Amino acid sequence: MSSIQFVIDRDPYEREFHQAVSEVLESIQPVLEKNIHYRREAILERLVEPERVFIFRVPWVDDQGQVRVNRGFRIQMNSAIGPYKGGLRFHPSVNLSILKFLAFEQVFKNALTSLPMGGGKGGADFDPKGKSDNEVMRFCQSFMTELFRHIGPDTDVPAGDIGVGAREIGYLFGMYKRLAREFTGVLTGKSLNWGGSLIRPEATGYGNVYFAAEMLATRGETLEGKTCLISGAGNVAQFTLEKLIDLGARPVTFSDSSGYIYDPAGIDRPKLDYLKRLKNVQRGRVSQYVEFCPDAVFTPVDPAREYNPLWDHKAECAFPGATQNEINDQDARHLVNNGVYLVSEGANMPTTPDGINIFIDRGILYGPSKAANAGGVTVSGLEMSQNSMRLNWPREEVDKRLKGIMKDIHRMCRETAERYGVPGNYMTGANIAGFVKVVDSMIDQGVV
Ligand code: NDP
Ligand code: 2IT
Repeated sequence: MSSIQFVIDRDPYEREFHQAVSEVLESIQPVLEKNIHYRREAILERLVEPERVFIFRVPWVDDQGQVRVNRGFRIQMNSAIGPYKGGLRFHPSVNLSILKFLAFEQVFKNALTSLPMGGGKGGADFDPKGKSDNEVMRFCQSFMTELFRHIGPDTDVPAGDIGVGAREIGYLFGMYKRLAREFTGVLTGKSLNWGGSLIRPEATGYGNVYFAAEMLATRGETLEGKTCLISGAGNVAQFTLEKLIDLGARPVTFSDSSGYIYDPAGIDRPKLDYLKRLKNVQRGRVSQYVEFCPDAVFTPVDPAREYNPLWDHKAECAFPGATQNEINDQDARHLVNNGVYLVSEGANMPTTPDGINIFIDRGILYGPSKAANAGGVTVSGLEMSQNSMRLNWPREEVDKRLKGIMKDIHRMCRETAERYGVPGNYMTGANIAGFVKVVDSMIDQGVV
């Protein structure tokens, strides 16, 4: 396999998977040229073929007594450096292509964290929005009834992603414990009372801001006073906002699938507390924010739009935190033309390939998702360590480790990019550093 065509021919409909593989393939060309033994080892063919994929029926009963059926998935992508590790996504758009792209990205991301975790991903085309707690519980229980036989604390350790937060992890854990008859750290993102780690809810957002701060430091700058555009309003967006506020930045936007809020006065702590209550307790829509901040503007999504107006505001930094391909080439052009010179990706693969090319050609600080959002899985790894030791580290200890690991990831990406003659290109740096660690581990372990 020397080109992406091999992957397209085998699985022609997996567009997102092709996109993720294609980006990595382009970045690693110089490594392939220097290491011709990778060819004999068929290392690329092995990397793009998941070790195992489970697809299963998830039947459940809604509050009206109607039986519903969803499709559940778990991709066990690569276990070269540890048990499969990666989140579960519950969203109506979930399909095999999206989960394979996420699992593929996760393999390299987890390698960058330096913790012993392989890569996996799973989920279902179930939409938790508008469902009662009881419906979500019944769904999670049915999902786990099949999933439990494939996972375990030393085999495969799922966590949250879009649509899977503390509530879902609780229901999933309860059912796992009942079926497996054991209390182990089989999931991460658990609540604090029963094995969760401090800082796990904050980790992806905080880690993303730590990564951004490292990128800025290379130009002798800090986040203080910088105007920032954020998308999403879920876990990642909320804690990106929180850390930006802590560091004196001025965040002015957030969004959900119905539209976005622009608050030119800046989002401060009381406004963020309102947003957290709105999204996490009331499970409301971002449009309701204007009831609390009448000066903010809500713009609904126009289904026919060619670009997202959220990215068309004056700012210095941008933190996409919603979903894949939310920044296209037009959005990327708007960002740089509006003065944005730092983009740090909280969401997975939020920028299209054309958008990325614009960032790289214009020489902005571009933190690719597999590096910039690795804080979430990093603290998941630390949660696994604490569970294995049967003890809990204090908040400061976990935050210090998270910060240290984000700093190391930044350094590794930067040094690797320099070594390969593309200084400042964090994307190439991340792809090469993750790739080399994983494939050398695979080769050490023979043809398996
Ligand atoms: P949440 O479910 O908590 O929040 C997701 C947010 O993004 C919501 O505001 C949601 O709006 C919006 N969103 C989701 N899908 C779409 C869509 N198709 N179009 C428009 N808006 C959308 O998820 P997270 O915050 O956990 O995840 C956000 C991103 O961060 C994802 O890409 C995820 O893979 C990535 N990520 C998450 C990590 C974690 O630890 N949670 C770790 C690393 C990356 P609405 O409510 O209207 O659907
Ligand atoms: O994309 C991701 O890194 C996550 N959703 C978190 C995975 C995890 O195992 O914590």
